[in-house]
Amino acid sequence: MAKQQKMEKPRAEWGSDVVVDVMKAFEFEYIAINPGATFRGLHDSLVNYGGNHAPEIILCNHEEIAVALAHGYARAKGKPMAAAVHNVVGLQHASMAIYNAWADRLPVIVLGGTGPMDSANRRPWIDWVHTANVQGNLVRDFCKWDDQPASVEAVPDSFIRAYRLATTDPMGPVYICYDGDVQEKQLTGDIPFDVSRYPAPLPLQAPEEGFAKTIQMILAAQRPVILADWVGRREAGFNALGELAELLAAPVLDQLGRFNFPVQHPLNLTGQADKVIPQADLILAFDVPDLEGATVRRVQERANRRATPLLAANAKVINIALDDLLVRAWATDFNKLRQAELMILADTSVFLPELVRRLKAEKKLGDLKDDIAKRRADWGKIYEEKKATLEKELQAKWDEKPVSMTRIYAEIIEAVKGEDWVLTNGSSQGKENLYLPATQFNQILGKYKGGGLGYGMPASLGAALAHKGTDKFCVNIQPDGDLLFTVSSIWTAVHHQIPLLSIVCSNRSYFNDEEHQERVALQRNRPVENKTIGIRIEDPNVDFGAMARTYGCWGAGPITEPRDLIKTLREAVKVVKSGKPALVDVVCQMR
Ligand SMILES: Cc1ncc(C[n+]2csc(CCOP(=O)(O)OP(=O)(O)O)c2C)c(N)n1
Ligand SMILES: [Mg+2]
Repeated sequence: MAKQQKMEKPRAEWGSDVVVDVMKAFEFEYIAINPGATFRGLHDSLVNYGGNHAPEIILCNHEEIAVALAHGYARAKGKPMAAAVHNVVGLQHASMAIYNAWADRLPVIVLGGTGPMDSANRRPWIDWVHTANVQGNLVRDFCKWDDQPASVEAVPDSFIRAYRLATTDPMGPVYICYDGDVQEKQLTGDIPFDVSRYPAPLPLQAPEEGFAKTIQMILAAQRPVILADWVGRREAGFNALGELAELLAAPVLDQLGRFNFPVQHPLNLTGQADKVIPQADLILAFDVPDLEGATVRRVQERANRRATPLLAANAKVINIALDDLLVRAWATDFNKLRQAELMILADTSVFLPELVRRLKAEKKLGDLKDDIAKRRADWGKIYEEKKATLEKELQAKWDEKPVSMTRIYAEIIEAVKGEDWVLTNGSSQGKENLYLPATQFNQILGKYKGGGLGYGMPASLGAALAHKGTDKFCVNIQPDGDLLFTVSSIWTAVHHQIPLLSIVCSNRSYFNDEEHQERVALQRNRPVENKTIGIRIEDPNVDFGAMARTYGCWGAGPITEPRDLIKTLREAVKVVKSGKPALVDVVCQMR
């Protein structure tokens, strides 16, 4: 290693070598690709100029996988990796995953190539059908930025700007397209650049007034309630949120965009909005884009899609977030317009620690000691009820067949006991966020906000890649329908030896849609039993264990007997501990 560092850096000779130079300067570890002629110059530079190291190529069998993998990596690592996709065709495959990264406000650096923009240099047919005017248009509405540098000299600035935009909160994907002619141009001199001259901007802090008003409203409140969605993207925010909840005895309703608050903390009342929100006289909403969803009872029955508000009319709201800084007119992923008494544009990772510091020094908070003790006790009762309900559900379903989801959670906990585990992805039901006793920053990587299927396995692999070589043990709770979209990612897991335990929840259905078809049938007085048509993934049943094995992956199942689960999970844990992926297929209940 030391020897390598002393070796003289090779001299960039071709346009695409400069792209690799910039990537090395930003210390990219990986680039996920599916190959294509439009970036053959870049491909050669990665391998023969960059030595296929930092970044190392991760070969994927679909561009959606490449981008979702980079998405998962960014979540786990807090910094981006790259994905390279072949001109308009690869970009179209990638677009779903780019949208998921966008909706999740995570940085992915998507690189692409295009047939020569100079039509005089085009090969017949293929260069014409694979060239667009301008390729970035395809994804512009859900990328923070896109660019197509027209010369090699323009490459460093373009990349550095893309990197900075992607990684500045609110973060998001970017797309840079490299003309084949630019990549394959022979250099006549050096292209100098210095990334240290472009530091990341310092985070946005609230003005003095923001703290004064927030503290005033907190001191006046009897029942403050905390909502948190993306706070857990940074450790400082995660830690300060915990301190704030403790200090105020304010319950936390985790919206699960990231992992925001220890699952088994007595102030964690996630899932109890019906009981908690009506009591709130102050809502502290931290990085919550969907405030409506967090404060209403969802109604999906009959034709009625309107939700019932739970929040008292006189309750006050303080909204602290950055999301208004990144809004596009195309997708309405900005959610319903929020009402609030106080809106603060600030980064919670600096706002919350400072708020806690000020509150600790606030004498008036001491005067509220008795009130705070009382509300801690009151919320504690709701927590105990929640705990008892979860326990009851677990016990009641323990021996049920097909295996219950709650038993799957419990057996996973048992199998990974003693490991420093990370949950990379969850079931569509989402109850793992109630059952898995996560305590640490980024221990559960959070829900995917884009809602586009095909995400779970590749994103989990990205997260596992980010943690490869550390003591973290990555677990993917993987719905079956979602996996079928991007199943060839298992090959990538094996080829690149990515240690990940996947538990496939085979309910053999796109079940979420059965629920929808049932509602519609009831409303229309039509036969409910038809709800499975066009939705069940049966006849034939998919054998995911066998499917894993065809890709060379350790695979087991389908497990149908609840009591068989733990033994198989333990075997799978051993495989993952040896540095490889393992997959356990469990035939499970619908919900
Ligand atoms: C790309 C895409 N296509 C279709 C859907 C619609 N959809 C939402 S949930 C769902 C079913 C998911 O099935 P599975 O992953 O097996 O989870 P389950 O509901 O069975 O637990 C479907 C098809 C979607 N969200 N994204
Ligand atoms: Mg399913």
